[in-house]
Amino acid sequence: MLTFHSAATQQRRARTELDGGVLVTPYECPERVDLVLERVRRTALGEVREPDDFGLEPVLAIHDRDYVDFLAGCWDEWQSLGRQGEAIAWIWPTRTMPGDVIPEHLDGRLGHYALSADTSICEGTIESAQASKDIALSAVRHSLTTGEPAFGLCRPPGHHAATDQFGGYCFFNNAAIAAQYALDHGLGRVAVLDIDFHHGNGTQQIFYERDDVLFLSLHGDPRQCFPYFLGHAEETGRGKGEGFNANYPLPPGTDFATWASALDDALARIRAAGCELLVVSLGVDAFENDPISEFKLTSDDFSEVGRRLAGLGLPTTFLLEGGYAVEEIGINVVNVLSGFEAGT
Ligand code: OKP
Ligand code: ZN
Repeated sequence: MLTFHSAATQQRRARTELDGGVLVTPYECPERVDLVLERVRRTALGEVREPDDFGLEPVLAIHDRDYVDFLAGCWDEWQSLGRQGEAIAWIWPTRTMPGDVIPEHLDGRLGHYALSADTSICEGTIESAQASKDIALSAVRHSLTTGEPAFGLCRPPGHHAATDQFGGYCFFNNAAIAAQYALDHGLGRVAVLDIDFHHGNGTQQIFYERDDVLFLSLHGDPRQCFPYFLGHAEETGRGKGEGFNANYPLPPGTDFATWASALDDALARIRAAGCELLVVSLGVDAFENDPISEFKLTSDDFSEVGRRLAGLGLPTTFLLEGGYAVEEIGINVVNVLSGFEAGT
């Protein structure tokens, strides 16, 4: 299987993440890419290629122009204000303040465009986000033109990013951008299957009223887990999108047997919907030793996940999302990919 990788994904090296009331070194670190790449090479998964530059057009098919402009200018603006640390949102339009007017001050705009305070904007952020979407686009183009699977070693991840909001370590929604690219190049319906531990709130929001993207997500129940405010089983889509959104919230402590029966249900839904391409939001933070997640999948279980995905028989593009137990992230990611190849 081809891997798409770019060193530019590592330009973002944030120093601060608000975690338990203190600023810690972010879990979403550039070393994640090194570990996955090392494992791809060690297992001889296949050729590693640089992505092409697709420009901003496929990004603007998903994200609002003002949001993209905000991300592109934020770090320079922050520095021109003479701020010491990294750009972190700290006030939001909440239920008691509609926030219909986008503020002019950067602190206000940060609150408008952020969905959480865990994700700072720092030097290199927009560059890494652009490399990440180019990786996703290169991978999906390869799957479309050859029918072969491809792996996009994306960083930063994307599935929490909504049409005009960043957060949960995500800026551009790589999976949504890739799915839209496939539709814009002739496909009628695409499935986005999100197996990251966290609900893919951004992908859900982007496609919620559409029937050309079937979005399915297995994740920690939002009653207990980030992102807390989306991802319930009752969210099934709206308007013509009704029936094209499927959430499988599972309790903390869920093991592979329970998780895999939700997966099998999701795979049956994908089969029934007549999808022509599968985009996998491949987070491996459902791993038993992940430092910020609470499922109990083992490294061997990830191989079985790959085998079951292969059973669909669809052209498949894998895009990296989360996974933070840094020693095992490479093993778990490549186990999914190798399991997929063994299953085809
Ligand atoms: C991103 B992805 C407290 C944790 C805040 C929330 C998790 C973001 C996960 N510092 N971060 O879905 O793996
Ligand atoms: Zn996650």
